[in-house]
Amino acid sequence: MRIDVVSIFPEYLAALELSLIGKARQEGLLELAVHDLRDFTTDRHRTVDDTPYGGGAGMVMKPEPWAAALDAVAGDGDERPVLIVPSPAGAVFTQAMAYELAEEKHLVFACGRYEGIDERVLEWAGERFDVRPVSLGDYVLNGGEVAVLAMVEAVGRLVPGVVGNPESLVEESHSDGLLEYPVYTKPSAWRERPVPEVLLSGNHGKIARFRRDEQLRRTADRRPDLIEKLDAATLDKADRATLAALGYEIRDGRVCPPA
Ligand code: JEE
Repeated sequence: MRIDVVSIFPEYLAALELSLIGKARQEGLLELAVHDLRDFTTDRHRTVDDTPYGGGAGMVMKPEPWAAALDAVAGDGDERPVLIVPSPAGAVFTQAMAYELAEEKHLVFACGRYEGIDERVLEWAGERFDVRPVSLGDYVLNGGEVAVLAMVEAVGRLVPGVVGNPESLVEESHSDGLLEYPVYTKPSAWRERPVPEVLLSGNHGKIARFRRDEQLRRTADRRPDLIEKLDAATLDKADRATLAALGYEIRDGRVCPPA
């Protein structure tokens, strides 16, 4: 896979050289290039922003440097790269999107700053790119760079060979719409806190049940929205008992919260 990132803060993306993604790069699984948008300006001051038409706070990124930068990274034209544009007004980035993007040959990330990029750039880019405005989540950042770090890591680790242990990806893909169970390691007692006894029992049936109950419990506590999305047909008798103890009721295939 090839990944191009365009930003006025290319040093911000230096973290991508490290760890997982950096190694995949060295091994030729991922080809990553970071470009400075200012290298595509033509004026003495390397200007990338201007005042907004219609008024309002802040500045907007000018279209011309973006067009030049995107022309430079678009490739030969017989592909249709995905252009990911981080934006607080984008669709929220999900693991499902990460799986889709991991199948692509060429991803381009356009990091905006200020109040964002002139909208006409996105319209124009649609001629040669599959343009996707995407948000990292429902909070406001100062620009697209942090979102791109997260998205490149989420996508990059799904590219075959990038994650050392493919079994962990298989387990992940079978994750059932619940939060993870808690994990523990040695020592078995630490600062008066024992590891839950069942995990030392060697009873694999009991361990699986304990973990599943912990998943249900913490999902109900932290992400009740995920509990309501569960298909009751995927729940066994013990799951139903645990949910009932948490106050949930199962009515025509749905898991309903306590009133
Ligand atoms: C890209 C510029 C800054 C701040 C104004 C904010 C008014 C743009 N999850 C995410 N949050 N934020 C971003 C993100 C932020 C960006 C850019 C991504 C480029 N900025 C910026 C404020 C505003 N609006 C929302 O309420 C209305 C616009 C992001 C991602 N991905």
